[in-house]
Order: sequence, then C-alpha cells, then structure tokens
Amino acid sequence: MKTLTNLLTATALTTAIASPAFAETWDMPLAYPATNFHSAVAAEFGKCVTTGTGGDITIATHPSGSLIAGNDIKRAIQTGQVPIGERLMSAHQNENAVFGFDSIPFLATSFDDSAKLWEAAKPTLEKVLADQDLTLLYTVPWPPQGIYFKAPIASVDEMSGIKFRAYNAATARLAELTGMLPVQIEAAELSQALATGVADSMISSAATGYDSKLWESLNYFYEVDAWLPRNYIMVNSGVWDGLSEENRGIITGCAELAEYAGNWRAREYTGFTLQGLRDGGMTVEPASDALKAGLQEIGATMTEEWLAAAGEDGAAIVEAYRAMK
Ligand code: PCA
Repeated sequence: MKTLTNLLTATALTTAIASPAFAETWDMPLAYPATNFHSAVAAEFGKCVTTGTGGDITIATHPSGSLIAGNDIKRAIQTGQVPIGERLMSAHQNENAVFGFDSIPFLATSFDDSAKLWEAAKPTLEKVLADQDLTLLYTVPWPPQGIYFKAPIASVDEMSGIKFRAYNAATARLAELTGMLPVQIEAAELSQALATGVADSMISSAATGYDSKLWESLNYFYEVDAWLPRNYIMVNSGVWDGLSEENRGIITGCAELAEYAGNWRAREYTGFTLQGLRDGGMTVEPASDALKAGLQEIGATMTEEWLAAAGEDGAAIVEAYRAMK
C-alpha cells in the first residue's frame, strides 16, 4: 500500500509540474497478441508509467513479437537493445532450471496455489535475474494448462507419434515422454503452424487456443490443469539504476497495480476463453481418468528430473511452497 500511496502522491506532483526534465520513449516488446490479457495489462501498465512520470517515460508496447520475437526478448533487454519487455519465464529453463519452477506438472494447479508457488520462488528468481542485470517488475500467470488434439484421445498410449507444439523445455520433455514429436513454436506463429500441419497438438491454456482461433485446426481441449506458467516483465538494471528515485517509485507502483489486475484478468479470461473454444466448435471436457493417470506418472518423472536439475535452489522453492499449503 505504501508504494501505491507514493504513486498517487508522486503522480499528483509530477503532473503539476508542466514540463518534464527529460523525456524518453521505452519500446516494450511482448510476445503475445494485443487482445490477450497479458498484453492488455502491459498496455495499461505502460499508460500508468507515462501518466505517473508526467511524460518523463513513455512506454510503447509492441505485441505479437512484432518488434522482437519472443525467444529474443530477454537477451534484447540484457544487451540494452530495449529497456523493458515481457517474456514467458519458463522459456529460460534451458539456461537455468529454476526458471522452470512454474512448469512442474501437478505441483500448483490452481490460481491460488500458483500465487503461493510464486511467493515461494520470487526471492530466488529475483536474485537469478539480478545476477543477469535484469530487474523484475511484475509477473502474471497464464490460466491452467490443458491439452489440445485433433481427434479424441483417451490415454497416453494414443498420444504416441503426434506432432506436438512445445513452448519451453518442460513441454518438449512431456512430448518425449509420451512418444510425441515436439516442435518449438512461438504463439505468434501458432495459427499458421497448426493450419499447415507442422503440429497437431499442444499443451497450453484455453486463452492461447482462443487467441489463435485453434478451433479452425483442432477439435478437442482436455482440461488437465497441469500447471500455470508465468509471464514476467523485466527491465535492464542499468536503465533502472539510472532512473530518479521518484520514477522508480512510480514504476514500482504501476507494476503492483498491473500484477493485481493481471491476476484477476487471468481468472476472468479462463472461463471466457473456455466458452470461446466451445462456441468455436471444440469439445471441451476434463481428461479421462486413464489419460489423467498416465499424465500423473509422466509428471512424477518430470518432477524428479526438475529437482535433480534445479539443485538446492529448486528444493528450497518446493519446500517453501509445501510449507504454505
Ligand atoms: N500460453 C502460452 C504459454 C502458456 C499459455 O497458456 C503459449 O502457449 O505460448
């Protein structure tokens, strides 16, 4: 609350001063479409910063990987090509396993548990990012992950041989363990990849399926609630340290508002997009007991593998999370 009060006071002060001491525009690349709730929240965050800093900093968001492709966003911020941006956190799991804390199957399967898991993981992630000259501003979860198919699938055995779109190392591993053929595809290329048969299946939220009108290519969405991965907004630490204390306070306040709004929008968007998939003609239903059981087994293997890869930091996150439950 203190930050919010600071924000409001600082906003009133800076808007009272007619001309800003300096003015700069921050290009903010986003990987997901403008209509997606993450992008909408980022745009509101940008407006909050622009208004709050009295025009010192104008944020221009660039959705759908239009400025920088999703996979390159983190590096672009680290190297100072852009000051700020948004990325799927678990996309960096190859670099350091702790980035994949939110893609451990069946560890945190609801919004409430995802919030607890984030609370447990936040100090570690902030530190890992700080060591890479990145300052974490806020994170927002995606809705629970389910699996999309062309034809009905009732067990893991039936998944074998299907071309599967992956978005991080965990989803690629899930494909391998179920005998599917993983291919890494950014959300911006999803509709085309599915329309042209580059992939015939994927794990994701109803949100991403809805954003990409997946009913044009796929017919089934099985609610599995495997995990809720996160997007996060980061800023180059050199840029951050160079800001005035007032502007840092304003941006921190805007980030708190964005995180709060994003969490609510994620929940709302879940029901809305599940219905959207149905309206588009897809069958939306819980996975069969056999499919769930098979995925649970694969999830146990993936959990062991992640704990082995993430070492002490990973074990501490899971322990802290379990202690909150
Ligand atoms: N949508 C993103 C990541 C998780 C999600 O629900 C995607 O599919 O790329």
